[in-house]
Amino acid sequence: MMKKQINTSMVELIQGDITAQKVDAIVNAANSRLAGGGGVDGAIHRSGGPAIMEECRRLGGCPTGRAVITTGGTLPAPYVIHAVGPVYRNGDSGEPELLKKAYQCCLAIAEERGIKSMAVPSISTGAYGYPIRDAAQIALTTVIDHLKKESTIERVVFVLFSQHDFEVYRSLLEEIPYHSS
Ligand code: AR6
Repeated sequence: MMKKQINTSMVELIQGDITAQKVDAIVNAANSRLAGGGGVDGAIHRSGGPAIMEECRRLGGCPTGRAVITTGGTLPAPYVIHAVGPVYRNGDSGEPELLKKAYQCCLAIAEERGIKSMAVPSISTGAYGYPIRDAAQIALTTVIDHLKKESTIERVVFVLFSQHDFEVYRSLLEEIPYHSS
């Protein structure tokens, strides 16, 4: 576990299962059809029950680089924010911008809803093949840049599934300079 204060908010890193997090919202790494699947998406729908998929069906889908919010069903978190990250091709097909936009959209939805705490997985770095180091750099800087501005979000917890991913995030977060204004 590692923590870093950004203005009045906390960024935390833990290794674990996002479905167990007691926060206002957990973020899902979804696909643009919101059709469910494996990885963190599968785990969220299994733990949260059918109410989440019912809402996803009604929403119909979500473009890559965007996010939508549903109930958390039977999860400890009342809301799930379904973010659609890019499939990684060669890094030259707009992947960095789309990944950044996906995180920004989650943060904007959280602000709109007055969400104070959120748990976030490493979007696109499983089935979608995004190299972990590059993706982690985008995830961390996008969240930190957001929290540097005025924000109602008090706590963002990155939940990394593997020890290796946790170590990558930890070494990057240690390096990121932060000067409070
Ligand atoms: N808690 C936290 N992180 C997890 C968990 C969990 N319970 N389970 C897996 N991870 P992925 P993507 C990590 O593949 O790359 C799905 O089929 C995993 O180790 O879940 O954005 C969707 O339906 C990895 O580090 O998401 C889409 O079709 C990270 O979560 C597609 O995969 C993301 O891996 C999305 O691919």
